[in-house]
Amino acid sequence: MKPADIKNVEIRDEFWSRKQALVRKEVIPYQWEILNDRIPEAEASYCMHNFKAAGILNEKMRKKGDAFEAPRFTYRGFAVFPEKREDAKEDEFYGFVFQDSDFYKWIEAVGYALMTGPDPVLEETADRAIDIVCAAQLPNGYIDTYYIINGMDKSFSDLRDHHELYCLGHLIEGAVSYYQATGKDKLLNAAEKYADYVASLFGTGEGKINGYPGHEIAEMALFALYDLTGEEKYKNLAEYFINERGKAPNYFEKEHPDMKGKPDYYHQAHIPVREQTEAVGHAVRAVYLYSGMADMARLTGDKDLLNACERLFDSIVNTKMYITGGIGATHLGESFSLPYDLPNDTAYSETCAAIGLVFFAERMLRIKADSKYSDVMELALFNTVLSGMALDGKSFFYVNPLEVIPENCKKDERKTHVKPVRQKWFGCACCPPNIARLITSLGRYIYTEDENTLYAHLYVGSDTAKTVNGRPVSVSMESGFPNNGNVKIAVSGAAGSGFRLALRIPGWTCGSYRLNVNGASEKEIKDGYIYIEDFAEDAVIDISFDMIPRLMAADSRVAEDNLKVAVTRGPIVYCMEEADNGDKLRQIKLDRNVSFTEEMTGEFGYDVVTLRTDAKRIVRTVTSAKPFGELYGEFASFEEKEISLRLIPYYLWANRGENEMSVYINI
Ligand code: FUB
Ligand code: ZN
Repeated sequence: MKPADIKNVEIRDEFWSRKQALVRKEVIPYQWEILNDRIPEAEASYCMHNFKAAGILNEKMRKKGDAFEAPRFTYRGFAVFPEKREDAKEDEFYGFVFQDSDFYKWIEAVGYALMTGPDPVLEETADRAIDIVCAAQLPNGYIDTYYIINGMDKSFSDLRDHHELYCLGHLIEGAVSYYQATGKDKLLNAAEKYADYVASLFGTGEGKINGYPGHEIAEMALFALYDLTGEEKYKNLAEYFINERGKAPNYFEKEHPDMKGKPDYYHQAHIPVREQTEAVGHAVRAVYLYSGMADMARLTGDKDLLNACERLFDSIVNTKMYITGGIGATHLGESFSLPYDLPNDTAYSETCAAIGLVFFAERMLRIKADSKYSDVMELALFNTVLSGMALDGKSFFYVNPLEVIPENCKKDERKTHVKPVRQKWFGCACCPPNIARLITSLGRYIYTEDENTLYAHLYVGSDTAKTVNGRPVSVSMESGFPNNGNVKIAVSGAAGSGFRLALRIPGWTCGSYRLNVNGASEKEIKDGYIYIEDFAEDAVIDISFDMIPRLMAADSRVAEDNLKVAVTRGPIVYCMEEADNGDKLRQIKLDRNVSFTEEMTGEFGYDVVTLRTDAKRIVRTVTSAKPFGELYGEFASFEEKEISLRLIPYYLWANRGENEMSVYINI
């Protein structure tokens, strides 16, 4: 299977069109200002500064030829920032070693945005930016501003930490998107040139660098480049990277001898990928790797690799995923923690990791339509991914906790990674541009297709078309998600073509839905999909998925969540906020036979379903016996106060200022 061509899916959806417009109108222009350090109150990026500095060096080199003295490598750290923005020197590198990737993600989002409609001003800005970026590329194809500026003699000497191959991956993804949108190939040529250069250096042969990316992404990007160009060399390079990872001795030990003998879980290089069973290490790295592995399994039919992908997906979903679709529970190494260790208030749950989980799930769907993948894709998308961005598109979460007491995050060093309000930008700004590229490319996640069948994984109002046995079939979907579960799909032109439509039954319905097929017949239900075929010339399918509030309880091994529940409704996870319910949210308790009233509100700028229920606020009372002072007293009773509890979608939290929040509620 392949995803439906994004240019062939036109989204016109109440909910998602708004989010896409927000990214187009607010996030992309804002990020461009950020990349150019023109937002004084946000952390500086130095991204375009670095490309310009590398371009200046390049120019000098071109003019002076052999007489040019290239800089010798000076280690300037993994993240270099000047004291003050004004102190930045024109020809020095600043920011994180992977700062180039911020531009690549931005241009990728620009490409997708241009696919949804023309914007000559944005395109002109992008073209000029591409000129700046390409001017930084060395004649041999190398492009990574950290080394170009700090000295090329050490390039590719620290694959573990220095992200040159990560930047290659993002460059490819950005270039492919921009080329597909505009037909302009300047950046694509630059990406191919860099990929060719890397391919000439890496491999198992004599004199080759026998390494692979310290931060995965090049793998899936190279498969995308192969997909676009049909050039086997890119597929081969991606396969080489995947096959080498985890072989003993670990390549990174050559660069970092202190690693000797220690299993390298962090980079998923502890054992060969086909043997891996548990999702471990840095969460973003992991899911980017698994996405590349799934691409390879699909393209090569490698069963062992596919089995590993399935095991790793199950390991995440069954033992290491928050109910919000967030992954990577610990800030220590931004990593997966032990199975079932899912703390709410110290959660890391990086936005990029949830995005990577969407990538992984979508790639598994290309192999097999199974709702276990699309359910997770939808969950991560509606909850953790969207939580990463404020309603106005101007501030972002990197970390997505499930419980916040603002004072504690500010003062407790174990929680300083948790921010109680979204930030304008981050020195390490991986997440915001990642959200932008995912939301603008949503058209890629709704459907996959094979020869005859269109598989609908997400319910998003959209139009698409598919040619089956020479007959053009058009499919038009209306969707009430996430407010209601009503979906109407009109199919025309399919009579006699052999066209099939497979519709996902979301897991959260627990089988409760009504289907009405007019002008086609329902054939079977398999792996969570309803298969419909025998289409007349015009057919209409109405489905109503019941979206009822549900109480969700975690496995008892998730120690944090014992005696607590989370509330979901359809794909949305709910939370309680101080703004509606007062502080000390941990005092709130639900009745076991709780029932919720749905209330539609316009408070957040569009129609949102909030939930209301009677609940109790429980405060302890103590006797006068206080043997140790004020902190403890002999328990007397629990005083129960009736309250009216309001829940809002988790992704909307912290849009009304700094306040307490909790997803889990005592019961
Ligand atoms: O290393 C590049 C990116 O920065 C990672 O994907 C994020 O987790 C952050 O560490
Ligand atoms: Zn991130």
